Amino acid sequence: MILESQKQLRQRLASDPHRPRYHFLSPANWMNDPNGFIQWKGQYHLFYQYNPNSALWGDIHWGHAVSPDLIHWSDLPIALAPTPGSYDEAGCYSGCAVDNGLPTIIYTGTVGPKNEIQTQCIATSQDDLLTWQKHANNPVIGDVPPESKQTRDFRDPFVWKEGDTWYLVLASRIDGNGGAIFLYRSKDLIDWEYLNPLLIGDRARDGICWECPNFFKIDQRWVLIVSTIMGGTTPPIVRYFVGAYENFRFSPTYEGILDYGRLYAPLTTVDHHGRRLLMGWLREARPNPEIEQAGWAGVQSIPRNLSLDSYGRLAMVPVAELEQIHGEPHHWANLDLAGYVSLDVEGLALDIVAEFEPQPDGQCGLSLLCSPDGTERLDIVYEATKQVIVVNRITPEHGSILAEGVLPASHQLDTGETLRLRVLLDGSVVEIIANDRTSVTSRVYPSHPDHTKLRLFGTQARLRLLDIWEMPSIWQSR
Ligand code: DQQ
Repeated sequence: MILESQKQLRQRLASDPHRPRYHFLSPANWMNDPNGFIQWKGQYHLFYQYNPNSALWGDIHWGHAVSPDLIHWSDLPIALAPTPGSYDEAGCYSGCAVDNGLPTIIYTGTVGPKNEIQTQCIATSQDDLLTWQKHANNPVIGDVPPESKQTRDFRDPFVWKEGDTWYLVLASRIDGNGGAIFLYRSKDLIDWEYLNPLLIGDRARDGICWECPNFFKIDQRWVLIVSTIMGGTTPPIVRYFVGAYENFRFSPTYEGILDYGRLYAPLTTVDHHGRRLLMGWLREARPNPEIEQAGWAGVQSIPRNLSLDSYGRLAMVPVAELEQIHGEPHHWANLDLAGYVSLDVEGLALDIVAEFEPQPDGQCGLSLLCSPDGTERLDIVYEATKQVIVVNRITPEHGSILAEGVLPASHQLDTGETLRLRVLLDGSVVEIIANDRTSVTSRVYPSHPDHTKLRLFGTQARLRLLDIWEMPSIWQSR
């Protein structure tokens, strides 16, 4: 019954050209952070922050979907709903899922008109993740550690197991200091012992408060991912730290930005192949009245497979499963670029791989979503002198401006390294990953559905190769 109505909701919105076709998004209404990402009995389960009754944030439930391959998803009934009069009556905030014999969700329950009381809660499922029972001992973590000097920001548990002990990190802040991550341990996921701060950020550099931590080991190094609220008008941004973890303290030796644009609150899991997979919420970039009119908000990134490169930087590639749905291919090679080259391929749902040899003082890149006369478009520009990738939105009204909420992305090429851009275009979503390490995600809403053309540009640059695949809808046969 519920699933039938979700199908109808999807069908109602399917003709919206801004709505992605091969990225996961909720049937309708509001979605934000990915939650509880886990592979269980071979199937990938994704939960997500969901408002079932509005296209704007509020009344937060956990939506649920399942996939055999990380690409095709089926809707399942809502997994968690706020219980009136309880510790989560104002919303079930973000969290994770682990295998403790029974599948177990660890999430943040909130109370109060501004969700200002935040405690940690658990729920288990007896029927392979379909329905969930909240634990009688909830909340299992109540009080914010006193060294936090505040009581309202304390959320988004991320849990892992070492030996027979569970560990949990929580996102918070220390008043006056900025973001902080607090570390706990437990034998049973119910009784938790607070250990110490895992890491405390620098307020000016790393933001006023942290959210949605992920802490995990790759090879012999530990990686901490945090979503950072910067305060003022600076957009929130996802950072990562790589370093050593000893005596319950984390000492980063490398720090980077996980995405320079609209990707936020990512969550990782390890699957049965041993891959560390990441999904992130791709935030909308349009005003609330337009969101309400559209009737939906929020998209999840295509899952990315994470690793560390030889410099200790986080490397990420969209999962190989995406290639299984590649449609019609198009290929170009060896073009000298001195100006614009229009391509005879167009579309709103494309997977693009472009490899350039930039000249040291030149620019090169790709324009997407071009209007027939080229006056409206999105330019992905590599500026070789500054070693940055800039995403510019061009419209007749405003000329060229940085895409909404997307910062210039520092991208240094090693000597002799070519510029390799992977671009996943899908309606209003543009995921860009350069050389498997610099991620710049943007959202763009062309004014007309015929803005589907593509072109290359460059000043004294060479295109080594360009591969474009047309992409299908993952919902068509459902
Ligand atoms: N979204 C959730 C919080 C989290 C924030 C609320 C990050 O749990 O801190 O919807 O986007």
